[in-house]
Amino acid sequence: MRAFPKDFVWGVACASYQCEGAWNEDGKGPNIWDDFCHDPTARHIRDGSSGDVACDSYHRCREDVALMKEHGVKAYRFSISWARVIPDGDGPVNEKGFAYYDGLVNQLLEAGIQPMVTLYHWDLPSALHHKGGWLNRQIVEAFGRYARIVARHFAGRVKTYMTINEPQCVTSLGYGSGEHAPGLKLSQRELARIYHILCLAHSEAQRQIKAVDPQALVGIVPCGRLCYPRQDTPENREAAYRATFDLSRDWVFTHNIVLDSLIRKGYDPSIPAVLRQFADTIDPADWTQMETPDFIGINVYNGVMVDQTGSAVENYPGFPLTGCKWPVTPEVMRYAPQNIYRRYGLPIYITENGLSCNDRVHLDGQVHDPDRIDFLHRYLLELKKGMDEGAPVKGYLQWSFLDNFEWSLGYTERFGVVYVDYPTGRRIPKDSARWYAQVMNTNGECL
Ligand code: GBH
Repeated sequence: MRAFPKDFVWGVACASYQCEGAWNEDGKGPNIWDDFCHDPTARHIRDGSSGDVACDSYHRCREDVALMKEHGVKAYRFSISWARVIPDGDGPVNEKGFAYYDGLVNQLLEAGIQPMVTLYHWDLPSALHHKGGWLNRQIVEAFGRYARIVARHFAGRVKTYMTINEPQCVTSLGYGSGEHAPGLKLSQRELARIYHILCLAHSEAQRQIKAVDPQALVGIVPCGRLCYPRQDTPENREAAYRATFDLSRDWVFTHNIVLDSLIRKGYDPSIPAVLRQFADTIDPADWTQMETPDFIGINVYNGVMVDQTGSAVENYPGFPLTGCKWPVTPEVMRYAPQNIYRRYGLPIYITENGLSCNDRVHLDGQVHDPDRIDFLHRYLLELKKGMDEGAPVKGYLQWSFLDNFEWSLGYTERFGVVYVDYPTGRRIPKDSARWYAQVMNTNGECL
């Protein structure tokens, strides 16, 4: 196919808690995921594991960066562990924590790989949780201070930041269903409050980053339901657009619950009663505090097919599924960026896309993962269609380079293009790593 735009950013993504390990080394403070996994009163993680060691990237980052370079990775999206650099979240800085990220960033730059930093990928310092976490508005200041310290530290080296990864998962899984740390089950009213605080925190962080590094680009990575049309007709496309942002069905898991606050500076008039009641308590001055990000990152795993009326079309029995049984819906990659762009008019990065497979080492010592190659291939073909139809997508980051700790699913699901043999820590590039290398190196022309 025709190549992607010449400055298109190809890369891979991961997050601190999922790959670093070294959970209590060099002065790092505990975070809510350490506590959640170590909870003696309940087994929250499917295989009873934790991120204590994970991929041990903390000690193996030189090897990992070399492997990325070998495969032609152009950008690495990683997150900083807040408690590693500020152990209690709002107190003294831990220089040894910064030393680790200095090593990582410098090695990436030497390898010609652009570092893209996520400030918050779910590992809240425990000390802040004990002060109320995302329910306590004081966190806005603490997050802003953390962002400022990081941005000042990396000014001139890191040019792209993402403030918060998936505020929707932070809220709905961490404080709603309790599947994720801190494992709370709060009311919808309280979830609305958390969303508002997360939006204020994003905004404060964006201001603080810009104050110390005006050149930096600052984005946010929301998630939620993404709908795509059953048929490519104008009516059906319109229905998919409306269903994507429809707050009357599961408002908690929509992109607009965050992006409307930041970009439109308020909620949509169609909000359900529980949100309306909360909205009435918001100080109008808060809306003037909201910062429009420079770009939107979207994490695309699967979408919901809708008909002309916007109703979800149920997947037929035997519908294609990934290792963890998520539907395979490549079309979402064509329509989601267009719909997000239509509502918000901002540049987009695909900050995550991938799947888990039941990968294992085969008799020949290699890891063959044709399902992953087929999945990524299909999604990338659709992405290109969406871009040709006008979506300004600037880059694509595959989730994930290495197999890693998949939150409440522990190590039972493997998302990497590189296999990690957990007992030894050995990395084995899968077939998909070689395939993706070719995609990156030909700028998509080989697809
Ligand atoms: C991301 O979240 C995270 O940012 C990342 O840390 C994580 O490792 C990665 O995804 C893989 O999970 O039940 O079939 O409808 C993903 C959020 C929310 C995506 C639930 C899939 C439902 C699938 N996920 N969603 S399905």
